[in-house]
Amino acid sequence: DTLGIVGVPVSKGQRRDGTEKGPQVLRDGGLIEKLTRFGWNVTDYGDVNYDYVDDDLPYDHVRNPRHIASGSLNTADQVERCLRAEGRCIALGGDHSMAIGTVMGHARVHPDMAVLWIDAHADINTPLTSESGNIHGMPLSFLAHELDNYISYLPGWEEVKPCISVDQVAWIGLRDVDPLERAIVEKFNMNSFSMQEVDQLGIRRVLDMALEAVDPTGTKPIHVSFDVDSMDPLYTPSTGTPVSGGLSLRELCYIAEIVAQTGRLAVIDIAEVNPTLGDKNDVDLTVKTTIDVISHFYGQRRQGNAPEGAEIP
Ligand code: DIR
Ligand code: MN
Ligand code: MN
Ligand code: MN
Repeated sequence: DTLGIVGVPVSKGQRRDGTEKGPQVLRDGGLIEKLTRFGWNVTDYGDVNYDYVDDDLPYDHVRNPRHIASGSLNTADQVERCLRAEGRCIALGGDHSMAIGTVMGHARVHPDMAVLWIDAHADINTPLTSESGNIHGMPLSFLAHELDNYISYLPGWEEVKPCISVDQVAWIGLRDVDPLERAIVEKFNMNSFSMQEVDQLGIRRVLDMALEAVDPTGTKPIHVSFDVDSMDPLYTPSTGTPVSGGLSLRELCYIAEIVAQTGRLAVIDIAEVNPTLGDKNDVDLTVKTTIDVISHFYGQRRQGNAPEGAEIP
């Protein structure tokens, strides 16, 4: 089966340089070779352009608005092209503003997609609720129709339009949600599974409930937006906003194996790997863990994988 890779080298959705190198370190870590070993015919579409924009002054306090808007439209085009040609797309970020483009592109092909947002953060600030001004904390507010009335004007954003409903989204792993983000979650009765629910119910029931919420018929294409800071920083230390008390590697492998079994994973975002943070051990561990988790989303099973029609010598 075929699978496309799209690099989304964006870092200006937050303040630290380095996430623009995420796509390259994941490629250099052997991701494509590993996916090939699990039977995938992989095509690398290269990296999306995030053009430098002169005088991209903050608007209100939102940083790099024109740059992120134009790059997001390029990302949407490339994810759409990849998905139409290959049927599946791995988008290698990049900070999590990448998902504005990947979800827009995915929605052009499958507007009914179910979105699993695996993250320590809710990423649903609007430009008006955001305290940081960092767009990586806002992607869901631009994507959801229900939030459209709360979005103020931003220069360059005329073509960025909402494309999903809040009901299509379920979060897993939350543990650092801003007060006004929580107000949005409650106002729209959104599907939030924080670390509290993971502790209370276990990852099995949380994943069952999340999938039941966004895909009750078990028929929809799935978009996983995987922020590596969803995991405990023990496993993925090289990320810009680590929060302790996160998901374990086993919990991520479980999510990945169950999503893989559905056969409906259409797009996955890999967000917030920053190879300029931490020492070499931190970076190597972050890249290794991330590639391991991706492999489990694409067929690697902890019980092992026998070769097709294997004869035992
Ligand atoms: C915070 C942090 N809620 C913000 N968000 C992060 O800046 O809006 N998202 N780190 O990944
Ligand atoms: Mn995020
Ligand atoms: Mn996050
Ligand atoms: Mn493994």
